Amino acid sequence: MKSVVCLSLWIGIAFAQTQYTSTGTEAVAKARVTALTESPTSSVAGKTFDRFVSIWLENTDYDTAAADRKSIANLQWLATQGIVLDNYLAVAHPSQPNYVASVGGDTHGVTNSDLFRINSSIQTVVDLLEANGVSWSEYQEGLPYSGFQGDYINQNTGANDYVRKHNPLVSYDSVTSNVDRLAKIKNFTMFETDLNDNKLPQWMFITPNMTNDGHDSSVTVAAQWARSFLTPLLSNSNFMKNTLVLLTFDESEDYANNNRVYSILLGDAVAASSHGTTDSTAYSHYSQMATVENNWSLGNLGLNDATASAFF
Ligand SMILES: *[C@@H]1O[C@H](CO)[C@@H](O)[C@H](O)[C@H]1NC(C)=O
Ligand SMILES: *[C@@H]1O[C@H](CO)[C@@H](O)[C@H](O)[C@H]1NC(C)=O
Ligand SMILES: *[C@@H]1O[C@H](CO)[C@@H](O)[C@H](O)[C@H]1NC(C)=O
Ligand SMILES: CC(=O)N[C@H]1CO[C@H](CO)[C@@H](O)[C@@H]1O
Repeated sequence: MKSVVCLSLWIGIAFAQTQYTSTGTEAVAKARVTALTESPTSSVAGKTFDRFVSIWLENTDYDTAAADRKSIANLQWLATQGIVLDNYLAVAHPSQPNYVASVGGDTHGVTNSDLFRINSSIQTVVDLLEANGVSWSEYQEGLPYSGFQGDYINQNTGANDYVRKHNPLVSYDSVTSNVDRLAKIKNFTMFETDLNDNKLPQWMFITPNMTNDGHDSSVTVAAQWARSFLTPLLSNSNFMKNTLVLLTFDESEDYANNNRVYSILLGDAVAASSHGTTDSTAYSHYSQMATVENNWSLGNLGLNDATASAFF
């Protein structure tokens, strides 16, 4: 009897540990087999768009991203395909609170890169979307399987690949305590699958890996990745369904400035007549929630999402 209790206690501890820390190939391979994956779709008509896609790059000052240099002409090319937001501020330093804030209307006490678990009583944009029938998913490059809650390094090079701190919803217990919600935290393999199957949701958050987002590389790499990722999508009818894309950076590199980040609105929800223009309205990461809340009449969480300006 005693040994049974000990065994289950040990399994419990092992589970608690592997759930949040980097795990080896074997454990991942095993969990991958049974990981629940869901690809819900919906077609709730919005006022000005029917799909919202947020794509985040990392740690770059506005002026660096906007600078007219050959190395980053890729962002400038993207800017010709949409609207530049030149008065868009991130909300905090370092990275993690920005991601958390963009889906929860507040940083909820997250002040650094540590592992945080936000009380399950705290709601997110997911609660608003689900209550209104708007399908959603996250796509996180390098995530080894749907619903994985740890960090994951590149198994060949040992380099940073997927990090939990760049995944906005995974810190919320209201998301991770629900298996159907975990099943919508997916990777880029699933993005390709959902895209090809014409099963992309109406709301999605996309995080490239630590190389492609510029975190462990440079804005040059991030801009090249963004252009190469987005170019085929801009003419893919499975992706463009009255779609509004926000391409932004989590925070500025320099902590001493006002945290302004270079942001572009793209997609077929942006009128061609607006391409190449600049919008100087004061926006922030909270504007992402304000925008989808207005567009689909979702109500709001009564936090910073309620007062932020919506795009357009
Ligand atoms: C979560 O928040 C609720 C409501 O404020 C509170 O009753 C509960 O104790 C909190 N749980 C934890 C684990 O902090
Ligand atoms: C992505 O997630 C799916 C679903 O869990 C999994 O089967 C697949 O192996 C993952 N892809 C990679 C490259 O890890
Ligand atoms: C990031 O993803 C790219 C493919 O998009 C891959 O070639 C690269 O090895 C990945 N980086 C890391 C550090 O795993
Ligand atoms: C993108 C966006 O939010 N568009 C519209 C959504 O609805 C509000 C309120 O009706 C409009 O003001 C926005 O322009």
